[in-house]
Amino acid sequence: MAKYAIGDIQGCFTQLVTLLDQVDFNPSQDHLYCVGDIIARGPDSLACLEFLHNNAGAVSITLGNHDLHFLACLALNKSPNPKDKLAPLFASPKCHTYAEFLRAQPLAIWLQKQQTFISHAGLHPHWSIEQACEYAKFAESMYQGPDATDFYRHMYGDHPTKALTQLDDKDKFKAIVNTFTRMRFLTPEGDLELNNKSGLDKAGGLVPWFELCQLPPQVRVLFGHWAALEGKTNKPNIIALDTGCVWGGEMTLMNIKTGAFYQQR
Ligand SMILES: [Mn+2]
Repeated sequence: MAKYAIGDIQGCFTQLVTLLDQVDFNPSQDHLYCVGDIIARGPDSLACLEFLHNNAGAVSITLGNHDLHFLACLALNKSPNPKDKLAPLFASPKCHTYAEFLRAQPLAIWLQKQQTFISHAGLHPHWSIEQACEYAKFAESMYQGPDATDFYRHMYGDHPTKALTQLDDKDKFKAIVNTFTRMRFLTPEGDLELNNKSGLDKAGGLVPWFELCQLPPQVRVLFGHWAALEGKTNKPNIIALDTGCVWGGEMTLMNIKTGAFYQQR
């Protein structure tokens, strides 16, 4: 039984199945951890969701900003951005089935035995693993609960730069979702700066979140979301899995135990 993690899929179905074939992925024995952004800009979001849903018992997803945006559009009756090629998904009779499958997924996963933390955008450097898991649970209970639509409505934009304990539930939800799904750079004060999407060479006085992380060396963080890193963090235990498949780069799959990487363009 092997555990694998895969970077942002973004509707790139061909690369997803090719990579899984390459490692002889067996859904009755193996497990696939997706770091989120399953859908959106690539050619076949519907096929990706159909495949992951059909293998639901062998799949976990830490939701990304695009996944949550899809759920919000559906709940709030909004049209998705035409840049997101989601029309076939919205037109599918299984659209709501796939949405419920996504909604049941977490924001973060901690694999105790493997000492591995997984989320779409990473781990806030001021949060311990324990706190991060607690915050993720809080936000999950909001989007999985009966008032999810209200929370989706409040999900967008920057959050107040106050400590989480000083925020009301809706701002706390937004701050946690922003951290787990949109974080890249922090200001020197430790606040999220959500506009700069470039690589480390264009930080402009900002600091990548993982530069400030002080984790024991045996703890690993696996994340996606930041294609401009091209898989490089300069830290051996901080592993960037979004290598920009949808932008003409590669999709990256990692064997969590052995640390072996597999890529498909
Ligand atoms: Mn993302």
